[in-house]
Amino acid sequence: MKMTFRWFGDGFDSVTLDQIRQIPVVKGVVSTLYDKMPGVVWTQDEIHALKSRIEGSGLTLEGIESVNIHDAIKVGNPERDQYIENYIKTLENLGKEDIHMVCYNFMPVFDWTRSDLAKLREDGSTVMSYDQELVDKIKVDDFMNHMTEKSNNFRLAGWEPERMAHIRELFLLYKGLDSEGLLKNLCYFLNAIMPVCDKYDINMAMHPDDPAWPVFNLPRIVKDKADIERLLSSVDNVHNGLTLCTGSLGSNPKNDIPEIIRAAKGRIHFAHIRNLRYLGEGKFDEAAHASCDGSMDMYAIMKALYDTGFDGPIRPDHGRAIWGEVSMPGYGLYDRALGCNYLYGLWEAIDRGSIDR
Ligand code: DNO
Repeated sequence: MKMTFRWFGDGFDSVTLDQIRQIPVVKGVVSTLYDKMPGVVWTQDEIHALKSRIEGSGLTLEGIESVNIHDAIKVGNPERDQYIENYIKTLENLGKEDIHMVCYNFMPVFDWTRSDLAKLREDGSTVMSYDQELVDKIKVDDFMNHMTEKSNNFRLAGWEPERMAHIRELFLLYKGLDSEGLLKNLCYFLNAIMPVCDKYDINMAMHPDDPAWPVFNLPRIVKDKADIERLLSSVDNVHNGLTLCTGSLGSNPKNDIPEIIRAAKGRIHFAHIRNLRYLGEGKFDEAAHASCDGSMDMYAIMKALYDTGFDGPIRPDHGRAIWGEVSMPGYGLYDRALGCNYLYGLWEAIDRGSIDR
């Protein structure tokens, strides 16, 4: 595995590349052209500039998180072919710049969802949290305001204000689309892009639904092991793979993450590792990375990744806001840097244990 850190780019991230470079175990980042709207072609020059900026700081660019998918592709309307063409051009330009991993998601309307971006914990830190009962009380039109309320004025990933300004129209667009239809549209997209992925050896890494159940009655198709097996077998090409996100899949405690890792062996191209505290059905707080701070067995997760030969980029996911840091919710420097070192320590111990045995 390659330990990486997510970086949103100059002007968007409170964390600098120079700071990331000083986290001992991190040699690379995953990044994006954060202000690109879904559907727009990324030029090779723009990608080259991002890569040079990162390499100039002594780090490597290990992949893109994310190249977002235009809603026309998700709903499968007549404009989708044009947007797929644009996506293919972007992949081609990424391939020419020697980039081989692209994270994306296929969630309708919203990317990840939370009911609170800064819930106070007993240790004085804040975390993002989810409570289905609270979400059920929020009207769709108010959801963007609710989500951004505690965003510290950062632009939230996947919550482009330009898109969200048309939230009603977006909901209308998805009217009548069920999970079978959404999966069909995903397969249509994947089949269209596989040739360019094959040509440039680009691993597509689908991010699971977060949380792992339908929100606002919108269909969800990457929630559990069965969905993931279906996704991987529907387009049976190694370049059609997964981002193993423990926090998203783990939002449903019935998901056995080590088992999912074993089922997706060879097709996990990227890993987001974080921990959660379950508070009841449809209710959780995010937590620090260590097993003892949450409900998840981080050792078992890292061991399953190790045992299945995972060698892609891995990154600590959302951390707590600690030590007075003000950042994009979940994406501060301090707690994620602690997380990196903890996860790296687990990996080193597993690795040494397997050699010494
Ligand atoms: C949230 C992230 C997501 C993720 C996308 C991938 O913090 O995990 O925004 O990057 O779903 O496309």
